[in-house]
Amino acid sequence: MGKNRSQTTSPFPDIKAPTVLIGVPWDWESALQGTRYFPLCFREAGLVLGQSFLHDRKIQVQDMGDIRLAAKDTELSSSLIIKSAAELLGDGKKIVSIGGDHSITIPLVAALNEKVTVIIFDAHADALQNDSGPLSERVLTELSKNSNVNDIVVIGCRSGSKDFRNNKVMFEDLNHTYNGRISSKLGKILKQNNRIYVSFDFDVIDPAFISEVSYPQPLGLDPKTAIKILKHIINGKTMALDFVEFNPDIKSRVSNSMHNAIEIVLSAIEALGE
Ligand SMILES: [Mn+2]
Repeated sequence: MGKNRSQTTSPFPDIKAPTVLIGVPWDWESALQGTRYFPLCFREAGLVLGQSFLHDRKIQVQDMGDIRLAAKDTELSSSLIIKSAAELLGDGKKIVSIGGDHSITIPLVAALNEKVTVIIFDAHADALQNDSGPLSERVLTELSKNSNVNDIVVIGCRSGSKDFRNNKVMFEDLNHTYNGRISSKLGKILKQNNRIYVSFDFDVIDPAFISEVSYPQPLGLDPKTAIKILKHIINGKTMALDFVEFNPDIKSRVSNSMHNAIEIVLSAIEALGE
């Protein structure tokens, strides 16, 4: 696997851990490019922050660098992601991927190759029906075609959900999510015997906290609430997470947006290890 990875300088201690971090610098399936710089900027910001990046927390993660992709070749890149992710899962690793545009969720979920519940944090219902639009705008449509995907729960959606009908997809009531609780319906879904996959689009967060996203949407979650919900959801059945759609201002090394994004990713890694 090593030879498939680009060289990377990681802000994390050099350890072997059950949770692995992989970068997925893929952004050609979005109308707005730039998200491919997130893995690079995330690591760079971590290095600039030094030890304060980790605080006194026990972050057990092995940084595997970026997956080597074939830029703009969605089919080949998807198979490279599926191969790498399946290999890591086969070794008993839990995966935290940092993207990339939202379409990377599709091959990552395919890599699980077993019954899975997908929990998506997203301000938008990415549910274009026709094949002409970019793949990142068809994530719900494509995921619901995967026969291993039982349920898809979208949290924090505030754009485009009203007209959307699909029997696999449920929208979590914003009244619950805005105070950090999850509904009993979601609680029941999480108790099913499926594996759990979590996809976190940073635009679920209010632009006051994270503005560096491709499609900011007002009235979003605050980072503390989002972390609270993530901690409710992540459990022993959670196999993989992705963090997508952060579109970094590459001139600023540690922006407020990046700082909040780092806190959210580290909290999720921490929850995976508990
Ligand atoms: Mn979105």
